[in-house]
Amino acid sequence: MDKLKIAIQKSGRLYDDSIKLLKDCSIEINIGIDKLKTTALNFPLEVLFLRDDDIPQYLEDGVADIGIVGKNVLLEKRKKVKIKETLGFGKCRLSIAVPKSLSYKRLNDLNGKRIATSYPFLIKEFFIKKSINADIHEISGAVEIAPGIGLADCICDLVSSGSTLFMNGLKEVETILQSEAVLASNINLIYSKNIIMDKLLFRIRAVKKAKNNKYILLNVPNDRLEKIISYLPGIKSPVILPLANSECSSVHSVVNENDFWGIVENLKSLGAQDILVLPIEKIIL
Ligand code: PRT
Ligand code: ZN
Repeated sequence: MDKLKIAIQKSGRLYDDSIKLLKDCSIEINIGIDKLKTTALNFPLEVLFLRDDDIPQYLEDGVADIGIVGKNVLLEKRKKVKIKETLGFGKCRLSIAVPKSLSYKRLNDLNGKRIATSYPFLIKEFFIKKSINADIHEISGAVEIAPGIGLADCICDLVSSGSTLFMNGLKEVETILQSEAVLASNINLIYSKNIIMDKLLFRIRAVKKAKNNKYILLNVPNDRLEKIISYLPGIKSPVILPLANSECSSVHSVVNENDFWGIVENLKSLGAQDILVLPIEKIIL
């Protein structure tokens, strides 16, 4: 039977979440000591552990069939691959930052500046689009120290919390890309591998949906039931169960994480009591 080959980062910021995603999809893997590749025990999947920068090329060449990699790396490398799903982790942005002491008002202030980056293609593309004429210096690491040692006037690098910029006396002035980990695939997968990928995507989507939702249980006085139900979302409609106390009912529903606090506040003001909130493992519609 064919096995689908998935490339994930060998170590680094995407490693833990990539392994967790497979685990949440109920895929069991034993990671050997050498951590080069391994085979899943209960799913037709072979896992290759690679440097993230190499994953787009391996996907294009078909050495790996699918891979988990930052959108930033994928777009920078410009390989012919398909993005199948965003994964919701590894979130960051590719931004331009300048020394705090520099008075920066608009993009045109970057004209004639030297900018250090590990993302020369993306920044060049951005500058062409915005008609900025700056001098791009490609460096492979520690980009944030470039202005301090006189190598460049400003930088373009990944930012998540912003503390690296802060510690290096830099301020973020423009964001050129919002990024997160994505599942990408080779563009010419054979039929049997496509089927396995679709099975995996089905599981990933169920896990993602569950993560974005919470299961809530609340007790509601019967005279408030109608109002509360009309307000509650839910996958189809809320579940209502009688309580031993015949004046109240128990209402169960599913609420989106993003709207959660607003909904709970309103439910409380409408008379809901004893609200319990539970995580959901998977949602399959
Ligand atoms: O060894 P390998 O080549 O595989 O790994 P790597 O060292 O090139 O990459 P790694 O593990 O650092 O990052 C892998 C991916 O994680 C990136 O391609 C992004 O998609 C994603 N990611 C998310 C980040 C960050 N957040 C991030 N903050 N990658 C890097 N950073 C760095 C950034 O470059 C800067 O140095 O963290 C610093 C900024 O962080 P804050 O929190 O101080 O703003
Ligand atoms: Zn890398």
